Amino acid sequence: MAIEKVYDLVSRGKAKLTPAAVQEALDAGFAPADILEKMITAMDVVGEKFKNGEIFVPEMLIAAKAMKKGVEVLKPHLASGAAGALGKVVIGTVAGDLHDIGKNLVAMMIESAGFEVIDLGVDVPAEKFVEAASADGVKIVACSALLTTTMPALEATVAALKAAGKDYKIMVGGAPINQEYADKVGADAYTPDAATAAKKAKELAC
Ligand code: B1M
Repeated sequence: MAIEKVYDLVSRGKAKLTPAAVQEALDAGFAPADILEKMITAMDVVGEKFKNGEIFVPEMLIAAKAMKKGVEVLKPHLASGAAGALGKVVIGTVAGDLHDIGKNLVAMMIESAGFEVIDLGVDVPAEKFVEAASADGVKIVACSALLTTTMPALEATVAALKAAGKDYKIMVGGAPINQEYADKVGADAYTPDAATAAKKAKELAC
């Protein structure tokens, strides 16, 4: 099945072959959200293999590259809104953390929901978040963290953003984050995935 091929290619890090397989799955009538879900599942399997010592960082990296290539094909099918109408969202992955696939998906869905997205990239120090968030029209600051070791950086970022005292909402997310942690650090919202993040951003901004 076309969608299983996508799963197989991403989990094996076949960046050159993945885009065509994603297109094939789309042509076969699979929903873009389901294809994306398959790719995320493939990354989960890659993560498990890494945890079990079956693969190492280079394999995780090539799987990430394959997923990124696949997402490029999916992007026009997932994103559709008129960017900018709802205000600005500053987004980034916190200091010390290089994971950006989830953050990029959140950025894409938020943009599609009608926001202008200012993407600060990965390994973003708290001060850089604060500086970018001080621009006119910033309604939301969205911080992603994928490592338990970067959760303190997320906490420090939220604290710095709150201390700046500006009128924006702070959203947090990423695999190790949950509602309890978001409440503890004083974020305005936690969401588990990109689609929910976009929905929540609209609620917070409107
Ligand atoms: Co890393 N890595 N990694 N890695 N990596 C994980 C996260 C890990 C769980 C793997 C494992 O051990 N099972 C583990 C973390 C363990 C932990 O802390 N609990 C881990 C580790 C240990 C590491 C290194 C320390 C390994 C090493 O060097 N020894 C190292 C750290 C580097 C650093 O950041 N300083 C490292 C490096 C890397 C690569 C660079 C090789 C690569 C990243 C490439 C890239 O992103 N450009 C990589 C990858 C690919 C992974 C896994 C396999 C996949 C991550 C991913 O992209 N998932 C990952 C295992 C896993 O996640 N299952 C793993 C798909 C993506 C769509 O999901 O990012 O979770 P995710 O995003 C989700 C949600 O979390 C949510 O929405 C998305 C879904 O819609 N979300 C938000 C994310 N941000 C959000 C923000 C929001 C709301 C929702 O609001 C603001």
